[in-house]
Amino acid sequence: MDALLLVDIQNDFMPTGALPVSDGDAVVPVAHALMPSFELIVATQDWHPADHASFASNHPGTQPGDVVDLDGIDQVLWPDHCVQDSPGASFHSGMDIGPVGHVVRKGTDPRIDSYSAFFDNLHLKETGLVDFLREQGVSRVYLVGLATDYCVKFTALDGVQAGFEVVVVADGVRAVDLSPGDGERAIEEARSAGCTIVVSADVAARRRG
Ligand code: VGL
Ligand code: ZN
Repeated sequence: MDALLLVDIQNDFMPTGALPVSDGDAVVPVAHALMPSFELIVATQDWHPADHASFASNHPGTQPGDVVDLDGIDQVLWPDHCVQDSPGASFHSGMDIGPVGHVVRKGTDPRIDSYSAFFDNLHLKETGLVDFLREQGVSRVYLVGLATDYCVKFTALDGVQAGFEVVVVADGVRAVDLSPGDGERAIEEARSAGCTIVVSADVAARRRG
């Protein structure tokens, strides 16, 4: 069985949000176009406490874009974003969440970030999504959402590692691109790791065939 996974389609990642992804709202019509083809749709929310370690505001003397060592791994510092229960953490207001059957919230531990929908960045704790998808009989996940070079990429890599077939919908993702080309490099990394890259127009046909 297939599932559609909508990654972090939240107000703060939209062009006017706290951590803007240019053209981020372009993923919404792609999500809408794909929804009718899927029986199971899962959406993730980046869901940080205000004292989250990924916020530059919680590291005096730093600014967004700086990189710090957090428990032995490089952590990019971000503007405050997706603070639990804030409007920025809500799903994009134009997205139809009616068909969404399950929501995964991640990045809730103040001490560690979680780009992936499956694991935190140190692979210490699971979000529960692996078990949920297995219980539902899912073997293949289609990814749409934000951002290509962070949460989509790490969700794709962890999904493959967890044994799922992962399909990234190329026109349904957008990148932060802190360095130009990050988005394209992320897609290449996903492809090298075993993900399939498709365009949304081919998804319905692919699933029929
Ligand atoms: C994300 C940076 C920080 C993402 C989340 O959803 O890609 N990026 N938090
Ligand atoms: Zn975040």
